Amino acid sequence: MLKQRIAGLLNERRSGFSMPQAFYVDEEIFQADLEAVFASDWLFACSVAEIKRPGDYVTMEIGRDSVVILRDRDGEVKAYFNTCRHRGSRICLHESGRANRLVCPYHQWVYELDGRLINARQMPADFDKSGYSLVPVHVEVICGMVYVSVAENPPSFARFRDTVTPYIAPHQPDRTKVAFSSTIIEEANWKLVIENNRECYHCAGNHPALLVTLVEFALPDHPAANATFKNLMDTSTARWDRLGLPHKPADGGIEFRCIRLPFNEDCVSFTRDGAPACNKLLADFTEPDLGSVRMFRVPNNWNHFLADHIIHFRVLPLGPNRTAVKTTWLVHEDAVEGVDYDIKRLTEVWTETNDEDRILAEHNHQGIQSRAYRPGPFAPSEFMLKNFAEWYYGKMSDYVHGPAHRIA
Ligand code: 3BY
Ligand code: FES
Ligand code: FE
Repeated sequence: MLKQRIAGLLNERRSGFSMPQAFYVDEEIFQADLEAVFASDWLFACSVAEIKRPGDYVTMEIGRDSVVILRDRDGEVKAYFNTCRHRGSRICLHESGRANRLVCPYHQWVYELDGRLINARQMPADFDKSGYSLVPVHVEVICGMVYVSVAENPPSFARFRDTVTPYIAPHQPDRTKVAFSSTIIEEANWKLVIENNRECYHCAGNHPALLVTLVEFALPDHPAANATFKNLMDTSTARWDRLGLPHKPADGGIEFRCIRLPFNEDCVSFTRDGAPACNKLLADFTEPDLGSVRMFRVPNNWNHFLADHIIHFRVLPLGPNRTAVKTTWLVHEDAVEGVDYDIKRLTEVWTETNDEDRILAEHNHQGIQSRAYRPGPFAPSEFMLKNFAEWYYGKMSDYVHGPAHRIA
């Protein structure tokens, strides 16, 4: 029944328009999103800087599934379902922490960091622990970014990895530490949070602090771009070419985007005045103005890689009208707080921007709930929303008809 309903909604869709109402507000569709999108693809989980030492872990809720991502004793990043093999209790109860071994709080079954059950008190002597390891979750680490997939057979990640690595690797994310992180809850559907991030049509009217430094144009040859932007682009790309830093828009199809774009003139970082946020630059950079590599990947992540810091954004759906957005700011691992950087200065622009975007997404969600809502047309600068919608409809179509239908 639900699949039939979704098929009907997919037939109703209009290319170049926002989605039919139910995709944004409906409880059943939300459940379908969890299966069709969040249980079938790769999701951004965390930075390796959050789990530096063996036993460091973070947990992440993916619909009904909780996943624990940790660093094992060999220094490898591993992920498991956070569900005990005894009677199924959650094991790690915190968003992050450090554990020598994972001990279930219910009856204290003990798991090694490699997932093996190593102690099950009071169980009979002939109980075979080897059949009760934690259920593994697929993990990929790309330039310090940990992605996980709860799918049985996740899609290939090779093209994404190969394409974005040359842009991001020069920033050496492996040599960073977490300066700050925050999670906000937005009373809006996750797709509205993503759509909001995919366009800067809303920036001029809503992001005064961000627009001190951020250029509104998403492409070097943006149709609305003025002479100042073109000049800025020319001088910046000449400098990046000299430094051997890739900048041209990568071909990520409808799944991901990667590009290096300049900041506004005389600005080098996301601060109030555009001056650096951290005096100790990443990697061995000596040039504070490297613009920013903007990279996003569907369905739940966008990022900025600057000369002086990195910002990761992680989106997780909590309900049809509730979404968690976690922001993590990374600086050079040797940068000293209070000396090289100040947390407020480093984080204030994006903290304000996130809150402005939260309000926009919430009002958007409220407006869409009305009987007056009809899908509306995208502006040319909203081309990434068209890509997102296409990608989402593809996922829903796979869910309804099975992935084989695409091959025909
Ligand atoms: O920079 C970002 O993360 C995106 C690009 C445009 C809107 N948003 C601020
Ligand atoms: Fe984990 Fe019993 S449910 S030890
Ligand atoms: Fe915004």
